Amino acid sequence: MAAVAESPPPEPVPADALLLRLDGFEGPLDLLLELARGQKVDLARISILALVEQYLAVIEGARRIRLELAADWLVMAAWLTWLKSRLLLPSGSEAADEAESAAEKNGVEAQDTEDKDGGQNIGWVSNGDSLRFDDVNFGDSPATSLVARVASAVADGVNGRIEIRIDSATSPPVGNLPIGNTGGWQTWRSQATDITAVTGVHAVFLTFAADRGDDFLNLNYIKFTH
Ligand SMILES: [Ca+2]
Repeated sequence: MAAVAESPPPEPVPADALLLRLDGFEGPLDLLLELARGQKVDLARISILALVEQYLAVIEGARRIRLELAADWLVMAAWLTWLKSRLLLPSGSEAADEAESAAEKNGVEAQDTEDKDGGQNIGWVSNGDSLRFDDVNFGDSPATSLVARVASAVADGVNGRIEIRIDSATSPPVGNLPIGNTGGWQTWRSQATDITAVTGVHAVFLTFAADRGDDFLNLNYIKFTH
């Protein structure tokens, strides 16, 4: 009698191999944690809600089998959630860098500001001036925009702009912020521009450029955002 061909039995799934199906990852949680530790998986893409839902379903089942297993899962899921929360938290780069506190100021002067939070701004900014900020911490997740607190009563046709450079005053700018007339030298506005993604700790150079030599900007502070 001919043997009936049998499909091979499915791989036995060990009790501990609890599989996750998340957008961006499919596999056991301990593998996800290994990859996360080695930064080989994009945690920003993992849905913590989906993780928690699957975790709870597993816990419900595992509770009946082995309490110890459920405890392991709780620890692993908590650790992963903590990792992700670190990714999502704004890093030190959210803090403002006060223009007047720049490590180096070329061609500008500080003055008391009339902006709402007080302190000082730098003024008399014109073509060729610059600021250097040391040790600006952009954090682990990429900073993708610059917000500048600006005031200006610049004349038409000056076309002033802030060029944002990383590590060197002569590197190609990661972004440019054009500065128009805000209605007065103490009429403050927050203006933003996209920048090429930056992570880690760097010196930041703001170089000021314009089509004419007129003063075109008062600057209170800058902030990099994610
Ligand atoms: Ca300031």
